[in-house]
Amino acid sequence: MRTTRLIWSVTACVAISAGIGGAATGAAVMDPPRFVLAQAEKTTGHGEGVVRAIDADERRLMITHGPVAGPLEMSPMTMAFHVAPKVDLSSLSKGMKIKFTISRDAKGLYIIEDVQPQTP
Ligand SMILES: [Cu+2]
Repeated sequence: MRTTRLIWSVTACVAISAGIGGAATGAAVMDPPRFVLAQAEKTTGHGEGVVRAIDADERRLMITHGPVAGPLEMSPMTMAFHVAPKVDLSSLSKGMKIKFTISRDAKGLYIIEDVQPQTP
């Protein structure tokens, strides 16, 4: 329990710093509206991972993932993602192997768009 809480707080820091970066970017592109449109295009990536923790209230998922293939690429790591409203979190459980699709929004925040549990 204690370990889990620690992990969440660490990732919260990551999320906060990402949020600050996103806010700064958002402010910078406020003047030229054309730039906002360009940034609104979603970049997605695909990967496989294992569910480490599920936060249904905050709709966050902590996963240990392998390399995420582009256009949105990411190195293997354990991290928390926000989860899109269309994803059914009740179908997931700790330790479950999944395939997932992530996107990065205009603010630079990563969101899980789709999750497919892998049958063992
Ligand atoms: Cu990651």
